[in-house]
Amino acid sequence: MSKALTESQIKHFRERGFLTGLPVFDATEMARINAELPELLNLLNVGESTKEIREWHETSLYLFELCMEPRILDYVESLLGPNFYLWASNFFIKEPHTHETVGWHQDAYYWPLKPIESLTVWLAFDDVDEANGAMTVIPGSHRQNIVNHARKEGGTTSVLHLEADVSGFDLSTAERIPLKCGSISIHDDKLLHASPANPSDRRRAGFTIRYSPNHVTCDLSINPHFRIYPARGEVCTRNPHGTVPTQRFERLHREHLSIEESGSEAENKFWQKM
Ligand SMILES: O=C(O)CCC(=O)C(=O)O
Repeated sequence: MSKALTESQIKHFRERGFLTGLPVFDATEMARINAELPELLNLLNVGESTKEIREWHETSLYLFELCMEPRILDYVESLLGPNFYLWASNFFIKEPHTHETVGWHQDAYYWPLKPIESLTVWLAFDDVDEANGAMTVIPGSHRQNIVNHARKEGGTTSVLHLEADVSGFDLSTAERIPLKCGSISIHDDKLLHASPANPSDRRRAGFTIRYSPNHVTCDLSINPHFRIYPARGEVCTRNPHGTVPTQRFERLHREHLSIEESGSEAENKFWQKM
């Protein structure tokens, strides 16, 4: 198994549910990666937000290469073991002086995946800190069960439609996770996390990449579009495979479905709510 993470980093992840400040790309590499980003953003239609860039690693080599970056996969392998796959990616970009937030949630609540053992890599495209809306996490919250998530009715600034019930948690223990451009954080799919608005003069852009060990299976009745890409080790045969993109920049012309987007019937069935 990869030794990219030390034993104490792995222990920290198991106990607290996240790791941060892991270096990947240097300044020259990030300058090149950031220089190419506008070509991807140009593929958005007028009025579409950067939130629409979901699973475009299936059609854009630019993103596929980031998702399959060996230095990132080495870190992931230390946590997920030798056999895992890539299945999702998206951007969380907060332009300067914008009001959008991300409400408290556990990623796993949105994903029709079992067992709950996936993780997210958050790659910083900018220096990200307290001033421009860095993520906040509740350390250790991943060791609790999935909490209830309720639909927010109007008046929310969150880009997500559901918000977790955090009443059982001590929010004074929440921690900001600042990141230098080109470095990553990694979080467990049950870790409660959120992020505030970006009132600063600086952009705050992050690219999230989701990986699962080979024994994790998607409920295709909820997300029939789920496609995996073997990242390390044995080839997973439990889920449908995607094809590697051939174009450097191309948008994905199909739907993507989380549990929430599949509707409340699917949500109630998956989480066995009455
Ligand atoms: O970038 C953010 O503020 C939120 C990211 C997030 O929710 C995630 O990576 O699951």
